[in-house]
Amino acid sequence: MKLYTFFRSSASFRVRIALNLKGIAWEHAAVSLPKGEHTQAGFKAVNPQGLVPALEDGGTLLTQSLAIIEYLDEVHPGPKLIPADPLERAYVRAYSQLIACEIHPMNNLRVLKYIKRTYKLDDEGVNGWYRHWIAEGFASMEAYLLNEKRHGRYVLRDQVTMADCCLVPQVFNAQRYECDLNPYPAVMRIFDECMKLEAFAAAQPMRQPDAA
Ligand SMILES: N[C@@H](CCC(=O)N[C@@H](CS)C(=O)NCC(=O)O)C(=O)O
Repeated sequence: MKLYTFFRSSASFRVRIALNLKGIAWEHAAVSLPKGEHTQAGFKAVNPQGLVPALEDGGTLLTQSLAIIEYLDEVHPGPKLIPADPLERAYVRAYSQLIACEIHPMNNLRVLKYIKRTYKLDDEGVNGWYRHWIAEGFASMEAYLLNEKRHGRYVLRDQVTMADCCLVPQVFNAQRYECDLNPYPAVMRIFDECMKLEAFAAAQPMRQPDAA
């Protein structure tokens, strides 16, 4: 199995965690976003969307981190990252999508580059945009946990799921932009618990071979 990944990509980070949790050996194929390798013909032949991650499994190419994680969960043994109970499954998917569909796309590299160029923003302007969507998104993440009351050590009680694979990389991103995460203690407690697990720790950006 080969994962096209960039060390700082949070969507790739989600899949790296899932692969580690499942105990699946994988080959590392680095795609540098700062060098624009994801926009070049070589990688576009792999994923026409020009985004990481992409996972090659037995000659088949899979894209979209949540779809990849669900696929891995369905075809590989190991801890179940998607619960069997329909309501719990909906809860885990909703939490994952809150991050992957509502927060992450607002702050993706191409979005930041576009607003910077088009609206002539300086770094502080871009950071302001970034922090706005983090604050709004993390408030939703915190409120969702407190309202649903299904969390424990992890997003779903004491069972590591796809939702945790999404939560941890988003916290890393927010920390990189020096966002204040003190208002989200439930989120941060789960983050701390996850980071005690080697599957999460080994997937973090600075432990990747392509980390600068
Ligand atoms: N929804 C996609 C998002 C993939 C994505 O946006 N990846 C980012 C890195 S985290 C990327 O390749 N960005 C390149 C760009 O924005 O130019 C997924 O979950 O896999």
